[in-house]
Amino acid sequence: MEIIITHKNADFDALASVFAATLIYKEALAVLPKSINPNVKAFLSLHKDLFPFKTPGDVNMHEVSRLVVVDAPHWSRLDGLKDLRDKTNLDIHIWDHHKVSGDFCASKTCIEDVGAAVTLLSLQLKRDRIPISPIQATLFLAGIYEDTGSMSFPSTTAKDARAVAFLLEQGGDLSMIKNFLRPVYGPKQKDVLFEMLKTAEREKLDDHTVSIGTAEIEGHVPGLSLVVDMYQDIVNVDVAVGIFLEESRDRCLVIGRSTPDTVDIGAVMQVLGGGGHPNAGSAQLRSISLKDAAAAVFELLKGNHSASVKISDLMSYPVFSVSPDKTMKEVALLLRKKGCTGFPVTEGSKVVGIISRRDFRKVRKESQMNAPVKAFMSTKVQQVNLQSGIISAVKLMVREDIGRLPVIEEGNLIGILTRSDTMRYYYNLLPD
Ligand SMILES: [Mn+2]
Repeated sequence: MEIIITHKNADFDALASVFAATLIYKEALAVLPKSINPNVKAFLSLHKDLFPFKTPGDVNMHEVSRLVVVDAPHWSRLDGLKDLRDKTNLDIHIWDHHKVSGDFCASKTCIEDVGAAVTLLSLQLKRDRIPISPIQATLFLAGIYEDTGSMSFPSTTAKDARAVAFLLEQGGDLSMIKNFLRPVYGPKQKDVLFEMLKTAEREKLDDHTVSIGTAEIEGHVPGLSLVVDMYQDIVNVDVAVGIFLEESRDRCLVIGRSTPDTVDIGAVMQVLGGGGHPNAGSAQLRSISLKDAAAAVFELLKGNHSASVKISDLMSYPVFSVSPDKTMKEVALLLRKKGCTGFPVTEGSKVVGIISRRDFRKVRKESQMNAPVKAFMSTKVQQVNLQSGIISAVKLMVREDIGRLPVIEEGNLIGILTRSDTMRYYYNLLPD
């Protein structure tokens, strides 16, 4: 027997991947975990007949010879399949978009860094020219839309867009998706959100704003990640973390969100024993008070300013600089020759000013071109050092309306960060 399974708390990507896989593995049974996200449950209760499935309890695990795992990198994310783990001769196929190294011993893997797992399956269906009904296409679209935030998360790739195009061609219905992706927000969620806002503090951590909100919850509260999304919007911070204490089970749920290029929140959650993506993650802590949990998360955030790209990777060096006594005429020639828009002015290795094309507008008479640059350079020099974050450097450029920042280490000029260097960063044109 072949079965297709996915992670606990199945979301639309998980559900869509399972049913997309049934079109590829025609003999396989769809097996869904007992815990399913509320909006997915709502979809299933309406579409039960079209998307038949079993639960792990219905399956005789001894008969399973092939396991197709979709949208889950680890055994621990699966529900009710302990018996299969030690089984020998179990053929495992993986379809996933989580970059983490998983612990399945698979004979076939299709793991790619795309926005949704169902993207990979949809593109396979397209390649194999397997027919898809409009309702199936709609479900698969919902999976991609949910996992990519309607194609807006940074994890979204061209392949996701291609899969969306294909699914729309197959009759996928976007207006249906809007209904089903509308997340659960009711009185329970409102209470939690209000509690978080009461305790909300906004703090500055390097270049980012961070807020940790806490609340006590009782029993299962669905949609907590949505509550954290809303909290992040309201408090208006780069990094938002919700910590929810469930006293009766002696555990704290930690859910984090971060905007791109701030903090790798998935990595932070991994340290706490959980996981996630760079912009979203969660973890569970045992036997800890809200206060201690918040302090622990804050400490981790402090140590985790995602500086995956550093100033030193982007800056230009060696730096061409001019001495304060060079004449404006000489500097004008040098600017043209080097194709630059400005130079730092240095005395020894100390930066004493910046001369840029803009400063030449101050020249009124031809004779002033023979004056030294120190008469025209700007002496209010904004600078950064190697430890500065890229974001803070960019903010500085924008705020001061300057195109170049000298990079200073121990008082010496070691490089220069220009607008075009930072553009390279924003457009990901860095060589690998
Ligand atoms: Mn997914």
